[in-house]
Amino acid sequence: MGFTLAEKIIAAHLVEGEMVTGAEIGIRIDHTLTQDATGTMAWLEFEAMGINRVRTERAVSYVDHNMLQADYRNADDHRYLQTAAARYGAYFSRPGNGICHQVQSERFSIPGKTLLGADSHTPNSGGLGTLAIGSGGLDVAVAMGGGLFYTPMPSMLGVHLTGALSPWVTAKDIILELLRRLTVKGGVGKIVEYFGPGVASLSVDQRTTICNMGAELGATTSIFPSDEQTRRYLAAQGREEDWVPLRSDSDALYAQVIYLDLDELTPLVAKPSMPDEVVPITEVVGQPVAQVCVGSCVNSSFEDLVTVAAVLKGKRVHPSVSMTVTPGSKQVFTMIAENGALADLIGAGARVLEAACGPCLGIGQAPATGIASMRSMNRNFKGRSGTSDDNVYLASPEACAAAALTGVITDPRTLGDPPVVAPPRVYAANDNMIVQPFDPADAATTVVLRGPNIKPVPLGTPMSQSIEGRVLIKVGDNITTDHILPAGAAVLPLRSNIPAISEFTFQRVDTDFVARAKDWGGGIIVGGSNYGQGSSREHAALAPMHLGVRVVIAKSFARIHLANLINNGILPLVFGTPSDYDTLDLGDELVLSGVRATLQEDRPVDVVNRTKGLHYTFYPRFSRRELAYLLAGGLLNHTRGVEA
Ligand code: MIC
Ligand code: SF4
Repeated sequence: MGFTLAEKIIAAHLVEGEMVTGAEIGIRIDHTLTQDATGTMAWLEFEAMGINRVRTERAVSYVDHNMLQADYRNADDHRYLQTAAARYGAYFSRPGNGICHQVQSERFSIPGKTLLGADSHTPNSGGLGTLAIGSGGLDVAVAMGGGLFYTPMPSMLGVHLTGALSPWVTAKDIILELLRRLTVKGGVGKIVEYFGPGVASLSVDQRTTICNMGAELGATTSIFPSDEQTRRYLAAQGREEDWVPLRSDSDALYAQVIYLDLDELTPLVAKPSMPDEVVPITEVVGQPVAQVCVGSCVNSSFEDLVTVAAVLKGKRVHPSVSMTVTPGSKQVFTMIAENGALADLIGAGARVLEAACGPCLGIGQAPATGIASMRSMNRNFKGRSGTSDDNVYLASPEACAAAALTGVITDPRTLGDPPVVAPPRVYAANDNMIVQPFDPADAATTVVLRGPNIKPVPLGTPMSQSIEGRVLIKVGDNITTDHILPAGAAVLPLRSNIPAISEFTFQRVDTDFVARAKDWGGGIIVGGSNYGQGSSREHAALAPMHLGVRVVIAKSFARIHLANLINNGILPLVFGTPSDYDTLDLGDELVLSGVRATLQEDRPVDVVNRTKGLHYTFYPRFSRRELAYLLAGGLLNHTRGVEA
């Protein structure tokens, strides 16, 4: 039996474990990426491990998320990151160079390599045949230090593509269709691999779009073969030597196969406020929109923006619409400036923003009360835009351009012939915004500069013999890390200051949460299924930890958040009997007697609900490695030899 492409790359990097679905594997990581919002913590964690120099082939530190230097705090973070990169041997992508995933694909990703990134959309690079996985900052810090990345061996989900996209139907519609079919939890524990005759017609920009939003499926990663399209892309980036042909074996075995005929796809839209609320655009045509934002790490490529510019050329953005366009990188920005597309965008009335995440995570462009916003982005979780009761629709850049012109959701197929945009023969590859790693001698004398906003890394406390606590909050299914710890302009400057950022925990869900946690001396969180989906931010574990949360009980967890909880010493428990969820209420007193010994002996954990006189049984499914972290109060304690 042959192998899938992902299995081949895993096999080539496997150091520990066996490639048996669900069993823990430890793989070697070739490249890492960090960004400013997760990166300050990741680099502080790297420093806390006492390692002198990055040990991966390549580590890139980006500044792209929070570019608003509204006071010293953010500027200090950026300076810390630049000096840490210099001190420890990483590349530094300066603010303005672009969004990490776009730049990584353009300038760094290599087919067949493993990439671990402290950002959930790291799988973007799967569009070039890289095995690119998002994780919490601590896992990336370990990888930068030469350690393995551990994960349960994913199962293989094959997507067999046939046919070709019709006019006005885009790569975004492919991934929206998969979200419609699979939902935001359909990819958990899986690698999504694209194959079949429909693959060859998709450009690298289209492939990265699809892989990027595999994160919205909850997938471990997504990957395309490395073929002639990949070769041409890398050659156009001036890095043809990075190309290797890669594909799955013809007799590869997928646990599940989805068949998608591209000819049958039509333009789709994700309605507010979940990326899987997908409907044909025809169902929402006519809905007024007062804001349109094209950009983010998905759909801000050269091909995307040139297409939008061609749609807008010589026309006018509707008077009731505020439209922004964000180039994904300096390279894209340069190229649209050179070919005149930028002038077409500006001429039509679009507001062009700097190459950064911006509106995607609520840094500017928070919508006005009650309006609908249409975005080419990847997430529309309630409140993520910065406005609590927002109504954000997600769609292709083409559909966004159509809505910008008319002021209502418009089927782009009504616009006539679509612009024909081909991948360029040569990209404007100028790396003057990337600072190369310092050589070891210069690095050793570099001083890492920390401002007053950069606080020490928080450490957990070793697990006590028994745990008692009250249910601090009970939430439903698909709770995102944006619910647990929001992003946005007010919160992001606090990413390196856990005591301060913890004040925002569950702010959009329950404004009394923080006061209650302080009052009750911490406690227990109860969640539904897919708890902690979305971003990779460790802060969604660190902030509750700071407030005294020691246990999270849920029907199921999203992969990255589960790892973040364990890495920080918070005990995640999965209901053995899902209906037990219904019997738990806010304020219930729970007792986990002798939990430490129980876990060490690998026995089921008994939880007593003292308030209701009920008993629940949980079957822990940790590896011995994970258990050691939990007992020590987290991975950092464990590596420092804290008694476990
Ligand atoms: C996101 O899209 O939610 C973010 C902001 O990029 C996060 C990382 C973070 O919270 O800093 C992600 O996707 O991991
Ligand atoms: Fe940035 Fe948005 Fe992409 Fe996250 S999803 S990396 S915030 S552009």
